Amino acid sequence: MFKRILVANRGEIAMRIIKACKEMGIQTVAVCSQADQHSPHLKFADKSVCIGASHSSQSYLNMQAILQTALQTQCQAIHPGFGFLSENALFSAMCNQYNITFIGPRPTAIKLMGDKSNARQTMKKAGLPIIPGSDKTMSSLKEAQEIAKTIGFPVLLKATAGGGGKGMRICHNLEELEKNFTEASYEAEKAFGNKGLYMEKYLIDGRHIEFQVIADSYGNAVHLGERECSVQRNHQKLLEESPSPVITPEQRDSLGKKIVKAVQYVGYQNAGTMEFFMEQGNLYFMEMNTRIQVEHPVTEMVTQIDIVKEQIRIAANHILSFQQDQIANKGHAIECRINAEDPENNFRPAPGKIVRFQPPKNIGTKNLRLDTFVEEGYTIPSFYDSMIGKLIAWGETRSEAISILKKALEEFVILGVPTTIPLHLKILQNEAFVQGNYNTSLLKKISL
Ligand code: MV4
Repeated sequence: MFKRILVANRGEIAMRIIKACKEMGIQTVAVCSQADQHSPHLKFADKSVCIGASHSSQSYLNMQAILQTALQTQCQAIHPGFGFLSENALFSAMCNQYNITFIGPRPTAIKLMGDKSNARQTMKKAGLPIIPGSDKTMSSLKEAQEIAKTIGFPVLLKATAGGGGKGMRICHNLEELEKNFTEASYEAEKAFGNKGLYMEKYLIDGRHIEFQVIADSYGNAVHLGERECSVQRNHQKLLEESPSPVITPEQRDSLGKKIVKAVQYVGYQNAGTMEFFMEQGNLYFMEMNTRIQVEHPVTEMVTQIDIVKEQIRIAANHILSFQQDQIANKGHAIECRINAEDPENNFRPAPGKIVRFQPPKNIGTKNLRLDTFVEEGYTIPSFYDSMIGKLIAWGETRSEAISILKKALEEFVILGVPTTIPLHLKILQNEAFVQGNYNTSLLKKISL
């Protein structure tokens, strides 16, 4: 096992990774930017190093500075968390070059899944259902028009190098396709340095459901069930739950088996997430995320598996410590993302000083978990995202989880910055949500 790990991230996920290391008896080195010099995660680590200026390009995305720090502090591995360098194939390869273990998949797997069009084709070959669409990145408008005529409008243009909903364009007819094709390739080039586009039939009002997978370096793979992530605004997830209210045990088992086969087919290692879109009861593969995800705690609460510790063990070439039939998903977990955002101002990030921070009672029991890095008096910098924590409730049933979460959100006091807490209380009281009968358009129907 590793003696020392460098945590190449910030915020609550940095805290989360350090916690796992501590429990495994592994020392940690935290890195930070200038804006984060007073961040509480630094005190939690054994050692901390400021690696650059506040802008993430100078610090959390600075591969040379991070690798140099890892070498100087004798870290044997780097955990990238999510965002930043977590899905950067070059960084993963550079770690290997320096003989430092990247805690995540191999560079080839990151690259394969980073090309969303390629990932689609590969997963189709591996036996997963995909949405009708192009079978590769399209090389001309003419090609796009031919495919659209075959699959029928509406269609959706997506950036090959995109993901997470960035740069998508809906087209209802040939004229819209012509206009959007040019604009979307230009924008994709600007945003991702790759103008490639692929096409899918546009499915309306579906559900976003994703499966957690874990695979070791010996070809053993398992799935940990699904997460329902349909509560989103502007492609930002706000609330996630496991299990999904609409997936039957039979569906979970049968798709789960196919997913595990697909994971093995591509030789995937470490933790990953397969994103699906559900329309009229059918699930279609959309993309695979090759990192630990923000919403991983709901899976941990229902499986009792510590996914971050598993990531570390797998990276250290340990064999997977459990088999599929030993995973028993129990009860129901719901996570609320607590963001410092202004509901009066279209939920714009609202950095600032937290003058009062009083978490709910019962945190740390089997029913409630709080993943955060902030404390009273902390000033949220404006350089990064607005998430300040995640509150996760577990109950024997979905309705028990909802009432535990509601009570906890009501007890939670955060003063100084506006937060998403009032919005979460609205969601938890929404009729459609309570019935489990909602899709990705739920939030459009809820206002404060
Ligand atoms: C779609 C879709 C409908 N049809 N693809 C958004 C996140 C990214 N991973 C893919 N996403 C979607 N892809 C097809 N072919 C719907 C979504 C989608 C969505 C779209 C509009 C508004 C909110 C959404 C929330 C989740 C998924």
